[in-house]
Amino acid sequence: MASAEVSKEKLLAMYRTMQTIRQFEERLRDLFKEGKIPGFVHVSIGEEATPTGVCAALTEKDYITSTHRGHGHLIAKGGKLKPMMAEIFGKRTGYCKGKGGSMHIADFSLGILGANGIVGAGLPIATGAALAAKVRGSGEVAVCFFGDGASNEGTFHESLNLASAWKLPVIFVCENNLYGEFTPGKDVTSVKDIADRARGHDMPGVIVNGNDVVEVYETAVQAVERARRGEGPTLLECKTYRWEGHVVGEEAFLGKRSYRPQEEIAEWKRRCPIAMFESRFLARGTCTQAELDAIKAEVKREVDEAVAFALDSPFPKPEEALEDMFAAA
Ligand SMILES: Cc1ncc(C[n+]2csc(CCOP(=O)(O)OP(=O)(O)O)c2C)c(N)n1
Ligand SMILES: [Mg+2]
Repeated sequence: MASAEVSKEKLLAMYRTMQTIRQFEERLRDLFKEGKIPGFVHVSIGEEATPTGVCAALTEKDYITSTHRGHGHLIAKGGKLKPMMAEIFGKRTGYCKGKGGSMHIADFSLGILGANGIVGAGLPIATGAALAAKVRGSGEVAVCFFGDGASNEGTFHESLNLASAWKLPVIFVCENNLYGEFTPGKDVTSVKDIADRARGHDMPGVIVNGNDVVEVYETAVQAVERARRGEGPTLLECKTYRWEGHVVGEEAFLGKRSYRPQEEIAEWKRRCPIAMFESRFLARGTCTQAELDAIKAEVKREVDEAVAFALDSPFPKPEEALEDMFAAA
């Protein structure tokens, strides 16, 4: 629950981040449906509080690894909207010169070690970054975002094992949104709570309301402090829900088939992380509606500018296709 200790400045910064993720992804969803965006887009609308609260506990030097559903992680860690949007549009001004798309955005200068189309691939990368920080003695921590589906992959257990054995400064953040693609987690997972898996690797496992940004933030602060003290990793399980499909536009191939009950979707929409924040802090008098409206309007302008930048940018030239490629002989 919200603590009186979190400053108003911090709370409003977290509100701005949640608004940015929400508005950025709503525009993406709509633009994808208009046929303006190539490839696939996975949005995290409804899950904004988890990356926002976790990244609010980090410094710019700390590392994150992300997933196929990564826009929220990147924005929360400071990723810039214009090159992000341009990358998703496949444009030359994008983070990867338009060759990577939504699932391959990275910004090493901000500690963003990359989104990743391979489920579970971020776990060993974050563990390696934490090992490097420990060897250097430089004090950074690494955060690994991954889904409930990824926690059934071998890389999850391999990474938690070594991170615990070597007391690495890493925080494993499971975004449990109840589904992996179209499969309910409960049908294919040995435990009810992913956090229970921490016990098998001798580390704390904490369940968090992933839609409560303050609870996520305060729990992440504890895990980050523990990691910086050299006491090793923590597994945070953030219970949350994606409002949209696994991929934007999935109704085109699913047709009338439905894998989620309508009442379940409606119930989670009532737990909207942004609406919960607004009603709680307006009721307490922490902020005013005018302050929240001003933030929303500023974010809208920034997202509009990012979309205009992406639309106005050129595609890469065909002869650039083989530039920036690496191969081991
Ligand atoms: C190694 C691997 N296996 C399967 C896939 C196909 N795939 C893409 S997303 C996904 C579901 C992942 O579920 P989860 O980890 O819960 O993340 P969520 O999509 O719910 O955010 C799967 C199986 C993949 N991309 N990589
Ligand atoms: Mg999932």
